Amino acid sequence: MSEPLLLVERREAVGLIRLNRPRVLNALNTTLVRELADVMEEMDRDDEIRVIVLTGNEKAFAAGADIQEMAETTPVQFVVKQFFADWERIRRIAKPIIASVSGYALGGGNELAMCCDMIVASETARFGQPEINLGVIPGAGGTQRLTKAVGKMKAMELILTGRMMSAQEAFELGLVNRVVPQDKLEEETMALAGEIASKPPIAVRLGKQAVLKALDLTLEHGLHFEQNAFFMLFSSEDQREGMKAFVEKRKPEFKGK
Ligand code: DAK
Repeated sequence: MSEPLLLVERREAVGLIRLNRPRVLNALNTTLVRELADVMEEMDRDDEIRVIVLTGNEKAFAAGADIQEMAETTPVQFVVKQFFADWERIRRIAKPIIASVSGYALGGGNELAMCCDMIVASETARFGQPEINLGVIPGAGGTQRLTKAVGKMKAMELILTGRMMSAQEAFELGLVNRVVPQDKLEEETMALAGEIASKPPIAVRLGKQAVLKALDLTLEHGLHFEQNAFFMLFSSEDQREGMKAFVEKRKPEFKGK
């Protein structure tokens, strides 16, 4: 029997997904991306899970889309295989996703990390969009998300030269939330995930949505979205509990209601 493409486990309120094609540095083939979207959607529906963590192995988060598979693909096959659709499903996950990156996050690997909501990187992580060296450009959001994350000048340089950057450089540019020693990567990622998992889940969801809207909308429309989300939270039990607990000087107990 062949190895599963994903290793999935639950750690309390955190759903942990590990990409598992180590022999090809976790190259993302279409089956893997489809299964990833399936698992993430399942976790999104599971009330017991509040945060999703996506990781790879020590050598690679993912070294990009599977070049072997992609090399002979025709434009029509991209459409027929729905190459874009599964990435779109990942983009629509409502719960926060943390990418925990060690080693290579290149091309589609970097794009996948950027589809997540936060990135914790080990000191050994290397980020880049090397597609230019293959005669193409990023196709899963790299030109857009990298530009929004690091600004036009740096994104232009990285995409037109294809050079890799270190975890430290990615951190300084604002692509990465924190850089930690390799042997602390899992612990630090799970600590961040656990902290977010302890927060009121409806507010967390709406907070995620509202921040993502800021990348998309004008300030006016974004503020409108934020206000509506803010009002909406006043119909949640967690808002009552959070504010009551503050007044009573005790720890709140959030139920996700
Ligand atoms: N695809 C397939 N196989 C890969 C791979 C990849 N992206 N990256 C590595 N491998 C395989 C290698 O071929 C090798 O296999 P064997 O020869 O052992 O059979 C094995 O993994 C180990 O790799 P290396 O021997 O090359 O390992 P090194 O340590 O020497 O080098 C490296 C590591 C990361 C520098 C090197 O492997 C490398 O440059 N890899 C390719 C990186 C790359 O160019 N990535 C971008 C790919 S293009 C889209 C969605 C996504 C995308 C586009 C559109 N839509 C939704 C439309 C994404 C496109 C891309 O990512």
